[in-house]
Amino acid sequence: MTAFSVSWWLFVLLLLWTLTMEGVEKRRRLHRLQHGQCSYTFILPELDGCPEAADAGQVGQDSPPADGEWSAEKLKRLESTMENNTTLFLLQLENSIQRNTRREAAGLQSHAVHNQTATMLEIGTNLLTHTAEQTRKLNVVEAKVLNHTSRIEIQLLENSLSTNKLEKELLLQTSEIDRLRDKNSTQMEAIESLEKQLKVASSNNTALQRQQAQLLESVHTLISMVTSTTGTHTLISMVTRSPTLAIHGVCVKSSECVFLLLKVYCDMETSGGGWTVFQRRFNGSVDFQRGWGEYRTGFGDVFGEHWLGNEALYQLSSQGQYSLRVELRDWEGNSAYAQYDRFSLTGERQQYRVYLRGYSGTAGRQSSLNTLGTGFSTRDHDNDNCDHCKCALMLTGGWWFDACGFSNLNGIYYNVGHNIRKLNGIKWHHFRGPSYSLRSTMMMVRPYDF
Ligand SMILES: *[C@@H]1O[C@H](CO)[C@@H](O)[C@H](O)[C@H]1NC(C)=O
Ligand SMILES: *[C@@H]1O[C@H](CO)[C@@H](O)[C@H](O)[C@H]1NC(C)=O
Ligand SMILES: *[C@@H]1O[C@H](CO)[C@@H](O)[C@H](O)[C@H]1NC(C)=O
Ligand SMILES: *[C@@H]1O[C@H](CO)[C@@H](O)[C@H](O)[C@H]1NC(C)=O
Ligand SMILES: *[C@@H]1O[C@H](CO)[C@@H](O)[C@H](O)[C@H]1NC(C)=O
Ligand SMILES: *[C@@H]1O[C@H](CO)[C@@H](O)[C@H](O)[C@H]1NC(C)=O
Ligand SMILES: *[C@H]1O[C@H](CO)[C@@H](O)[C@H](O)[C@H]1NC(C)=O
Repeated sequence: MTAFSVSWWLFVLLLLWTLTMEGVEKRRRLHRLQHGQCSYTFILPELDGCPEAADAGQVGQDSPPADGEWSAEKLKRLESTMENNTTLFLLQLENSIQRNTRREAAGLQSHAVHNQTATMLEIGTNLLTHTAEQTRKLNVVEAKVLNHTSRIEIQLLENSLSTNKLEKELLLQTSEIDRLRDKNSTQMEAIESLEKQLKVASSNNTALQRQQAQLLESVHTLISMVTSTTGTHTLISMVTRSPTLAIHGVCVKSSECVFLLLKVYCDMETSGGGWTVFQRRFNGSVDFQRGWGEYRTGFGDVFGEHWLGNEALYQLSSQGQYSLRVELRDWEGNSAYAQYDRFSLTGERQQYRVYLRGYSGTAGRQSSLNTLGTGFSTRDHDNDNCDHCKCALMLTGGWWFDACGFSNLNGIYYNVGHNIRKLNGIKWHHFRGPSYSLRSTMMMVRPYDF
């Protein structure tokens, strides 16, 4: 009966211990952590050959220093102590049972058995209490470890989450940068082409500005000349750099200051250029048999045959010192010229008298024009030096006839074959004789100091 009791208590104790241990075992399993493909536990590490698990464990050990003392090592020691104690108890229990059995066999009193049973019961209760205490402690440790672990896990999770987030952001940023780079390259191209266009435009602009400045300068010159006109006859002569055209402004009379812009033909090649052409003949298309008035104002077209006009010529040449050049060409292809360093013309009231000095040229050793101030004559204005004749009527055209002199470049135009023995033709005596009519002529002036 007593043996049965002892056995029963032993069974109960063992059962209790096993249950407690099973609970621990179950909790142990709960400690296992899953990280990626590897699993590990902090209490009893199962070394599955997973380096990541060990790493993670170390991270966990380092992280919260407050729970560091509750290491797996200590936990193990605690467990082993309890096991030792339990083993010790079991050994003691076994010994006493054997002793009781022997005493029973020897005929000892049941009292002693009871006493021993009571002692056993007391020890068992103590052990139970102790075991419960240990279990409680273990539970606390476990909870702490669990808490720690889960915190580590949570941290790890958060870390990995934030890493993922960072990675995603990085990716986004990278793609964004790539996109920007692409955009940038196209933008750079656009910018470069724009720059090129800008350069071209600005160079064009500067060219335009230069032209504008020139024009402005011209206009200013004109304006200043107009405004400075006071009382006297003033001529404005402005030769632009255009190769064939010059503009001459002629301002006549003081009170009603008439401002004329005169188109003239320019010779920019002969002997350094700068010549204002006032007479030109080359194909007989223009009739030169005109009266005083027409010779005064001029006729013909500046691009063709023409006479610029005595008034314009007077206004122009009275601006300063001028030179005169006469270009001649015969029907045989010969050309010649006569140049006078000084050329001046009087006004209409002095019959547009011409004064010449400094003859040179190939059209004869001496001048075919009277240089000493011959008046201009037309069929209706006889200012020649012939007492009993009208040279303009006999020789035709308008000219500075002497009596009647060695030249007349405004005579009748005779074509080739009809140009010989013509006294009223285009004549320059010292070039082709008194009755040879020339093929083309040109008379022009330019400032003496050009
Ligand atoms: C438990 O017993 C073992 C061997 O019996 C011994 O090595 C160990 O140190 C003991 N542990 C404690 C905490 O007494
Ligand atoms: C029980 O045993 C203890 C010592 O083991 C002794 O002191 C005590 O008197 C005993 N009691 C009885 C009733 O025998
Ligand atoms: C874990 O520990 C922290 C502080 O150490 C505590 O605030 C928290 O309540 C604990 N969590 C659990 C589940 O025990
Ligand atoms: C755009 O391109 C230019 C030159 O190619 C470079 O200097 C600049 O850093 C680039 N900017 C970006 C945002 O890529
Ligand atoms: C610039 O000038 C060049 C030639 O002078 C011309 O071909 C081009 O069209 C001009 N560009 C602009 C923008 O005016
Ligand atoms: C004379 O030349 C001008 C200008 O070159 C031309 O217009 C005209 O037709 C020509 N006339 C004759 C008759 O050749
Ligand atoms: C268990 O062992 C520890 C130390 O090894 C000791 O302090 C404790 O008293 C023992 N408990 C029992 C019930 O024997």
